[in-house]
Amino acid sequence: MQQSPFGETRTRVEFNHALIAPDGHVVSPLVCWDNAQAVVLISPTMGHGAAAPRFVQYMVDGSSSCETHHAEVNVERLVYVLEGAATLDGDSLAADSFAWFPPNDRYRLEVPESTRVLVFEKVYEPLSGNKVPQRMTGSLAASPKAPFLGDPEAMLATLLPVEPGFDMAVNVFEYTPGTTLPFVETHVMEHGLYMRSGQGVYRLGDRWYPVQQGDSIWMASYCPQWFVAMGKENASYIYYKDIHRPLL
Ligand code: UGY
Ligand code: MN
Repeated sequence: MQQSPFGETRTRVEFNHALIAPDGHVVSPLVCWDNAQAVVLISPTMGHGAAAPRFVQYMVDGSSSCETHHAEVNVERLVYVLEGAATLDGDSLAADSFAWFPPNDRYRLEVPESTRVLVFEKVYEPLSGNKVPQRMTGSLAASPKAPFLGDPEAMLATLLPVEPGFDMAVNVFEYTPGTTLPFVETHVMEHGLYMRSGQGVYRLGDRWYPVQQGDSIWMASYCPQWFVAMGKENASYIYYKDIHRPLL
């Protein structure tokens, strides 16, 4: 990683959003993981009062003995393989595939050397009249995809079923260069985002940030947000949002 000799970085942490560029990543040990090289990208400690994140987003670089068997109590987990291949109870989880684990599930997930996974976690909120869904695995290739608000240049893949048992959504957006989010969104859901490829400019609140592959973004509820893809290759990001739960 090339570092600025003048202490510069694109990283910003504001009250209702954050951009975390890879030049600032610091590895830390993680509970519920053995031998993980983990970087916690977004967590409740990042925010201020009501604008604190209500979820966690982290990245793990594997090693020969890196594994996890469960999340913390009552916490659901989505693991997405960014590079390499993980193993779940002996079965391969290839690049661009994922597993969603309901709260209090038990398994053996191994993340070997040269494998990088992205993880979203939150405390699962049961909804009366709805069962907690079963563990599911899937892949980006096999997930439903649709043009976003009718624009085929902005394709949206939905990894998890959109049904009330799920209180999180994880989607993958892919934009051709020059394509934008069609308007400045301002909404109750919060987001955690990881740039999978390409580059562009993200508007967060009243600032515009150049972003590229490897960057992470937190957007609090009601943080105005907009994106334009730039450069010569498609820009793609995976992102989390909270859905389907009572507001009061
Ligand atoms: O699902 C969303 O709210 C999405 N359109 N937001 C975003 O990409 N910043
Ligand atoms: Mn949004």
